[in-house]
This record gives sequence, C-alpha cells and structure tokens, in this order.
Amino acid sequence: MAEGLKKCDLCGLGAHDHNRDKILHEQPILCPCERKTSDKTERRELTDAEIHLATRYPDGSVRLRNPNIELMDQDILYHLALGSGSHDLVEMFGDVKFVCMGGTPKRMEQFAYYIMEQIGHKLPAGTTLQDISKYSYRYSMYKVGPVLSISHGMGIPSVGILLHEVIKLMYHAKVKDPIFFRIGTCGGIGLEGGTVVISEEAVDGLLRPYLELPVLGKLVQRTAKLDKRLARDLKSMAEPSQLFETVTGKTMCTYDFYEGQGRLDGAFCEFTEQEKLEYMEQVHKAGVANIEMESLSFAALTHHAGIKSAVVCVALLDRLKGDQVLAPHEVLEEWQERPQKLVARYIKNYLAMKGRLSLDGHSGSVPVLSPRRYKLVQQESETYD
Ligand code: R2B
Ligand code: URA
Repeated sequence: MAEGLKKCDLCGLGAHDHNRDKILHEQPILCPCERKTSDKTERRELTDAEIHLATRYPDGSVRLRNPNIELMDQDILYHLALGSGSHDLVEMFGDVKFVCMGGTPKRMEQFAYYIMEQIGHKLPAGTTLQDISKYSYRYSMYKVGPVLSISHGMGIPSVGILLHEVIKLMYHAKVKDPIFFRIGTCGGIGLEGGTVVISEEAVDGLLRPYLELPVLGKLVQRTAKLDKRLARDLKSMAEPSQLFETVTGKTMCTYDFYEGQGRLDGAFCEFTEQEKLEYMEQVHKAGVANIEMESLSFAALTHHAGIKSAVVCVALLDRLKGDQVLAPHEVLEEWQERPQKLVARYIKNYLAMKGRLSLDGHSGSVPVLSPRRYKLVQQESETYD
C-alpha cells in the first residue's frame, strides 16, 4: 500500500478509507490520528472524543475500526450462527439498545424472561423466546425488544470472541449507541457472599488496567475502561436492602479460577495459605473488591469500540475466608438474580424515560435475505466437537 494510504495504527482507519467515506457519505470523516500514520509514531491512547469519532457514524450508529469488513461480500458471524448475507440483520437487530452478557445459557435465558416481564414486552400468543444462536452450539442469544441477552462462556478468550462478533453485529444492524452489561459471579475480597459489586475498572493479576494480547508476534495493550457514569447510575439504583450490600471497586480479572485466583484447592498449588492471604491483602489495599474472569476483555473491547459498558457481579464467597463455593444451590440461585435485577432496573428506567416501555413483540420468525446463504450459515456454524 502506498505511503499516505496506510491504515492508521491507532484507530484502524486510513487516508484511503477517509476518501471512500467522503464518496460514500458525501462528508469528510477525519481520522483523529491522521498525523500519526507513520510507522515511527509512538502509540498513544485516543481521547474519548477521538474514540467516538472513530466508532460512530454521524447518526450514532456503530462504525467499525476495521476497514476490511465493509469490503467483504458477506460477513459470517460464525459463533453466533448469523451472517450479513444470509440474515436481514437490520430488521432483526436494528432496534437493540442494550446487550447483556453473562456466563451460562440458562442464566441468560432466565434474564431474558425476567427483562421481558420488567419492560412489559409481549410475545405473540403461542410463542416462546428462541435461542437465536442455537445452531452455533457455542453461545446462546435471546432478544426481548431492545434487549439482547447472550451467554459468553468462561474466561477472556470466550468473551473476547463473542465481543468481536457482537460488535460487528451492532455495525451490520446499524444499532445506535448500544450499552453493554456483563452480569456475573465473582469471588469477593473482604465481602460476604451475596454482595453485589459494580466494577469501577478492570485490572489483571498484576494489577495492570489493560488487556494484553499477542498480535502478529507483538504484545498489544488495550485499556480496560468501563463507563464511570453508568457505574454511578447503577450504584444509585441499588435497592437499600437489609440482606446484602452493593459496593463499587476495582475488579481483578484472571486467566484461571484456581492458581490464577490464588486458590489452595486446585489440582496444583505451589504457595502457602500465608502467601495467598498476603496477596489478597495486597490487592485489596490497591482497591480490588472482587475477582472474576471476563471483565478485562469486556472492558477493553467495549472501550476500544466506543461502547459504554458496565460489569455487575455477585460475590459467591469471601476469598479472605476460603476458596470453595459452599453456599447451597437455592441460595446461589437467589444471589445470581441480584445483578440481573439491578441491570433490569436500569434498563426499565431508561426505557421509561424514553417512553419505550410495553413494546409490541415481533412475529418470532427470522427475516431471511437469501434462503441458500441462510442454510449455509446454519450448516457452517453447526459443530459437533
Ligand atoms: C465467574 O465465574 C466463572 C468461574 O466459575 C467465571 O466465568 C467467572 O468470571
Ligand atoms: N467466579 C470466579 O471467577 N471466582 C470466584 O471465586 C467465584 C466465581
């Protein structure tokens, strides 16, 4: 590619893309880093305003920081069993405002039914919610009016793959200014089981506030920022309860549940209880309130995409007191509803303010653009391993 037509290292756009934008949209969209496209330029963080410019079209719909996608004939969102050439993604998802993610398919199905009741969404008689991604056998996805409820599996790689495809889905569907939530579970530090933690920021096991990913043999770092205002609003909506507290703090995200979270009860353990507790005290002093396994990627990728996001988790135990999850099943079930209820309250409040409660249900059928491609995407996404 000729010098001057290079893609920008920072925002993924380039002079070439800007010219195409001018032609397609008849208005210039300036790259905030245009002066920084030479290889010699140091990487620097984009400001929030610059990220906004790089990630939104003028009407507020999601713009990708990857110029390759719009040049593709079709984009197959393999792990969602959806595709831009096979499904009418604007028709199916164009009205989405909230994307809620949590670990398990069951929990996210429950959340879908709960949010349906909360926002007064009606399904046509005789129909039930369908798992839109069932043919992927990877993630589950339910849609309830403007809310998507999606399971992300366990750990950074799983949530990362999902986020790439959901962010692309937002782009293909021309969704405007979506808001993403992770609702999950965690270990608390100095917090009783059942405590709800709203994350202020995500850090890794070395207390570094960014996701580090090897790309083409080099380590790329992405800041793991969550939306401060969203976290504040959620905290202000926490129901005062005699039963449990809702707190804010840093969330430590690890690559492992056992050794990575300083557990003594894994298949291996090469440290003492004393060393574990010293580490827990050290991270606690640094402001860490809880430990889980997805927030770093969730915060980093949503921030990179200019999408407001929040992480709300319930603590299943206090890691200063133990490692095993001992609470009875019914108690754990009730605890796991707490982040769901808080996020549902936020969504309900938001929709009420916009006069968008009690939406009519869709017919439940999938709008198909090309039956042949539709079938192919289903077959390609079906995996049996
Ligand atoms: C919380 O719980 C899971 C591990 O049990 C993991 O997905 C997480 O972040
Ligand atoms: N999830 C985690 O990642 N850690 C815990 O301790 C509990 C739930």
